[in-house]
Amino acid sequence: MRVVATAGHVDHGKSSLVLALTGTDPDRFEEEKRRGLTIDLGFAHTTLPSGAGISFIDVPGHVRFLRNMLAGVGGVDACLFVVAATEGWKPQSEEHLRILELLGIGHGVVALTKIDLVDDEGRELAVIDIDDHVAGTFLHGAPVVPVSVTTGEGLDVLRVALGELVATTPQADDRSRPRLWIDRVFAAKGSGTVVTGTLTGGSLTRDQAVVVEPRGRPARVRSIQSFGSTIDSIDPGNRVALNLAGIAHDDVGRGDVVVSPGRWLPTRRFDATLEVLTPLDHDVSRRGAFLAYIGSREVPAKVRVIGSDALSPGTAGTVRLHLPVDLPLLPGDRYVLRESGRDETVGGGEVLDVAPVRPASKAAPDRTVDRVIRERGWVDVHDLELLTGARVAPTVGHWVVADESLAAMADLLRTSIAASGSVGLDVAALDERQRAVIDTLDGVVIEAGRARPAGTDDPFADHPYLAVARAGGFAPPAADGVDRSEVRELVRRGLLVERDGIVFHTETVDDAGRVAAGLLVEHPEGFTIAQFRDATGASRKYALPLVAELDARAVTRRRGDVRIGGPHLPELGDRV
Ligand SMILES: Nc1nc2c(ncn2[C@@H]2O[C@H](COP(=O)(O)OP(=O)(O)OP(=O)(O)O)[C@@H](O)[C@H]2O)c(=O)[nH]1
Ligand SMILES: [Mg+2]
Repeated sequence: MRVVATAGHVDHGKSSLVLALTGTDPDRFEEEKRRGLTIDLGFAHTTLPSGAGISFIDVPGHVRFLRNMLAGVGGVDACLFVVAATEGWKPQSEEHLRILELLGIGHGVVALTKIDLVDDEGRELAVIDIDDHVAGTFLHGAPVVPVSVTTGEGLDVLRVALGELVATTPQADDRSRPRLWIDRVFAAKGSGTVVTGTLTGGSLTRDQAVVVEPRGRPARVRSIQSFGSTIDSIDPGNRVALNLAGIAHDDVGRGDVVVSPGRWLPTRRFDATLEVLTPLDHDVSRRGAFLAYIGSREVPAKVRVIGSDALSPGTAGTVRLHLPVDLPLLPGDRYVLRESGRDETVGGGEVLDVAPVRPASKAAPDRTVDRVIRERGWVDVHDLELLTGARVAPTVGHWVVADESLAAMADLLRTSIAASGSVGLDVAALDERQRAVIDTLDGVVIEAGRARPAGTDDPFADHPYLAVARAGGFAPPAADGVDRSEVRELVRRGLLVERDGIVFHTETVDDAGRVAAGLLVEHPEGFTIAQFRDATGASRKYALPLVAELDARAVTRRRGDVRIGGPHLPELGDRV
């Protein structure tokens, strides 16, 4: 059900109109009814003649309750803008319109109220007045519907106009990243905490695990209610009440946010555009005590203008905002900035970067995903989605990599491969990113875990020492003249066997296994080292490591002073 917020100056008839349209008085509190004034947000819904549902958030018009108004319009896409024909355009008509503009609200209908109290000429003048004030804003060209709740005149026309508004306001995006800015909290009867808000970004399901920011408190969705009925799941763009298990009701408040775990990067430092309102009579600089309004939250903010010291009224620039808490934000989120000392709306804008990497003096924020990739060089695809909302195909492995960073890594690897000579570069010693890039390099072959330039012969397959070791049989000459790293590589490939400091050809060890098998035919109760030594004709120096190797391979097994057959003892028929 589409959510529409009211807006307009105090006493212009917003709540009366919501009551007339829905039958529900949005002024919930006794004090509101007594004073005839909206203080906090009110909620009501109905079905329009078009058949579409519509849900209203009724906001207060009085300037003292502007913060409540801001909490109400933080999550909506469309508005019902109210101007009384008796008074015409007033200061909060102007301020509310500016705020809606800054929040990027793009759709609306204007109701000209209290027409029973003016004559036809007064009505026409009021319409002209409205047209003047909304020129150049999102309400330019929007229907202006004269109504009276006293006589009922115009209400049907307004219902039709609202039907068109609902039909033409785009569906809320579903990015599988639900976010609910809380606007009310109750203690549920029985148990639990009920929070309400306008759901955006994705669906929520019963029993789903959630996190309540800014403090990252885990909770579970025990039940979901929308307009009085209990449902299993709810889509974005709807008003919703969640019964949360695992969190106390006095531990949650307006401006807290329910999100899905692991899908957001809460931040207290972000870059944004700032559009400074034209009527402001001073520049915006880091001096001043600011309050930022984001979603339903009011939060103190320190402002640093990027690229200059100050922004003058009627100009736009970029700023870095520092908050005292971490909020789950995304590029494209809108905010309003007010100066708390002067109690005035300064401007607002759009979040550009939720985790800026450059210092403010060097930052050049924009909303492109490319900039985020360029500034970071390497970004995990999942992190990139959290940072930007964009799903981008990985460049290598699970990373999206800036062209320059990829080229630099490739150059570095090529240099290392060239420098490693015929031994090649040990791929296992590289980090995960380097391994991902090495796989993509042209002109490089990776064999047996080593990377070498393509076209060079494998110097190991025909290594000269292999022939020497093989010819030496059970008493091979020491590999003293051979580079240690080459010996290690030959051992790693299984071409040589090294045991207790003696290096044998691998086929020699196989021969030794057959010798052992032969000995066991003669000595079924086991053979001694001396018998093995005599059978191989090699000295003890070689016989000991050979038998140790056979034990290690389970060709033989030690029992007391003798060796008996192990599970891997070769059949004698294998003898060559
Ligand atoms: N005659 C007449 N009076 C109206 C009409 N609409 C509203 N009123 C009266 O105007 C007064 C203010 O109306 P509300 O609906 O409370 O105004 P509001 O815009 O909600 O005021 P805030 O929420 O405080 O900003 C009430 O006394 C209403 O009865 C109308 O169409 N005709
Ligand atoms: Mg009201």
